[in-house]
Amino acid sequence: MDRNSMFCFQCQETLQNKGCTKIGVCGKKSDVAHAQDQLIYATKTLCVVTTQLRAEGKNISSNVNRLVTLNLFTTITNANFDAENLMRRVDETLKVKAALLENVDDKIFDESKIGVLATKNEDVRSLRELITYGLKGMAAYLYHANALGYDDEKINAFIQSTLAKLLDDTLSGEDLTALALETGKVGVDTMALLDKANTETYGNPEISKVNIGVRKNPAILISGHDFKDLEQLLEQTKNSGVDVYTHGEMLPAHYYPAFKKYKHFVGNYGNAWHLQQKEFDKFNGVILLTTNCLVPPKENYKARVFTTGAVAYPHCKHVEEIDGKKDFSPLIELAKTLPPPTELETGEIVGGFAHEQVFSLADKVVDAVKDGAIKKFVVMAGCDGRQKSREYYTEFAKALPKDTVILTCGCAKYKFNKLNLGDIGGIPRILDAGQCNDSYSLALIALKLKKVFGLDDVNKLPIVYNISWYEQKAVIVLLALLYLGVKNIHLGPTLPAFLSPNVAKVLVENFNIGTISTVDDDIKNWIG
Ligand code: SF4
Ligand code: SF3
Repeated sequence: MDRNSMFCFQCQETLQNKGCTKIGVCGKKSDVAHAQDQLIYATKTLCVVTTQLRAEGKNISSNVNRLVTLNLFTTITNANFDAENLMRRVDETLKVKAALLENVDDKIFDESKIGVLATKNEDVRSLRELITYGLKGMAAYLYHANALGYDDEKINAFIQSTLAKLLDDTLSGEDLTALALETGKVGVDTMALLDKANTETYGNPEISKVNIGVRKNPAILISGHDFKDLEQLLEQTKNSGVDVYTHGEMLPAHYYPAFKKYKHFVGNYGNAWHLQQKEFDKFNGVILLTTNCLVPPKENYKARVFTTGAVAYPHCKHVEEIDGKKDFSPLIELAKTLPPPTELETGEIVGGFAHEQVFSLADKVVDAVKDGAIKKFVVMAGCDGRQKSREYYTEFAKALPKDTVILTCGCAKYKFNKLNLGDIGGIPRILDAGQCNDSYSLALIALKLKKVFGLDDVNKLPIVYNISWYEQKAVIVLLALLYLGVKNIHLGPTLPAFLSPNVAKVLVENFNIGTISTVDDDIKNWIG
C-alpha cells in the first residue's frame, strides 16, 4: 500500500462505515496508520515465538508480556498519534523477538502480511479483525490491572497464542468464530481481574455525588482510565495549591473510597472525549491523558497537554514511568502558572452503582420489580462519540417510561447523565457502574438478578441491551456479553464496518444481534 493511503476500520466512526483510506476521521494520518499496522504485525510474529516457547515449557518474562499488552493497547483508537514513537516500539518488539530466538534467523516476518487488507478473504479478514480488536480492548484492561500489581499468566498466554493464530492460514471460519467466543470468555476473566485490582486497591465504589462546578485554584485535568496514574497525581499534588479534576472516563474515580480522602480532588469537568477541544481550551490548566480518547490537540492548548502510558502525540510532553513511579512535578509547576478553570456548569451528578453497592440495594430492587414499580432495566453502556446520530441515545433515555431503570457504564453515560430522570422509590433511574470495563459489574448484577428470580436463562430477565460502541474496548465488552449468553443486544449507532455480511449473519443467527432504528420504534418494540 502506498505511503499516502491507509486502511483502518476499527472504530465506529470509520469513513462512511466502510474504512478510512486517506486520513482517519479520528485525525490519524497514514504514516501513523502504517506504523500501527507494522506494530500489530511485529507483535503477532513475536507471539508466534512466545507461544512456541510456552509450548516447550519455557517461561515468558513479564517484560515480554507487558510489551505485547502495551503494543496492542497503544494502537487503540485515539491513543497514539506519534509515528516515531510507534516505530520505536516496532524496533523494540523485533529486538525482543530476536533475543528470544537466540539470534536464529527470523523466518516469520513477511512484509506482504502487514495491514488489514493483507487478508484477502473478507470473512476471514472480518473474524481476524474482530478478534484483534477484542484483544486490544482486553490488553487495555490487563494493562490497568498490571499497573496495580495484578497479572494472570493464563490471560497473557491466551492473548499471545491468539495473536499467533491470526497469522495461521489453516484456520477455518468456524475455528475463528470459536476463537472469537473464547476471546469473550477471557475478556470476562480480564474484566474480573481488573475489578479485583480496582476494588482491592481502592475499595468498593459507593453511591457518590460528584461536583461538576469549579473552584478558584489552578488545576490539572486528568482524563483516560488509569487509576494508578490518578493516585500518583493526587499524592504529588497534595498541599501544592493545585486542584485535580477528572474528565471523561476518569469520572468514576470519585466513587472509590480511596480517592475521596483528597480534599483537592474537586470534581468532574466537562463531558465525554469528543467535546475536549472546546473543554480543554476552557479548562485553562494542565491536562493529562492517561489513555484514550485523545483528540488531536488544538494549538491554543497543546502546550498544556501531557501524555503518559499508551498515549502519545507529537510534541506533547510524555511522562515516563521510572522504577514504577511517574514524576508529575513538571505538570504541577506548569499548572501553578496558569489561571483556574472557566466554569462550564454547576451542580452534581450521582454514580457509584457497581456490583457491591447494587447488591446491598438488592432487596429494594427485587421488591420494586416484584411490585411492578420497575418494569424494565435498560443497559445503555459503552462509548460516546461525536456523530450527530448519537443524539438518539439522549432522546431514547428521555423517552423511556418512568418505570424503567438505566444501567450504564463507560463514557456512553454522558449522553444522559445530566438529565433529571428522577428515581423509583429511592432507586435512581440512572445507575452508573463506572468505566467501560465495569460492564463486568453490570453482568454480575444481571447474574445476581437471575439467581434471585430463580431463572434458568439470563435472557428471561426484564433487561434490554441498547449498547453504543465506538472503540475497541467496546468490542471486548460485546464479546464478553456474548460469551455470557446474552442475546438480543442492540448495537449502535451502526453495526461495525469490520463485520462482513456473513459474519454479521452468524451473529444475528446465533445471538440475534441487531442495531437501532428510531427512538419511537425502538421504545415500542423493546419496551412495549
Ligand atoms: Fe478511521 Fe476509526 Fe481507524 Fe481512526 S480509528 S482511522 S476514525 S477507523
Ligand atoms: Fe470512552 Fe474513548 Fe469508549 Fe472507556 S473514552 S469508553 S470512547
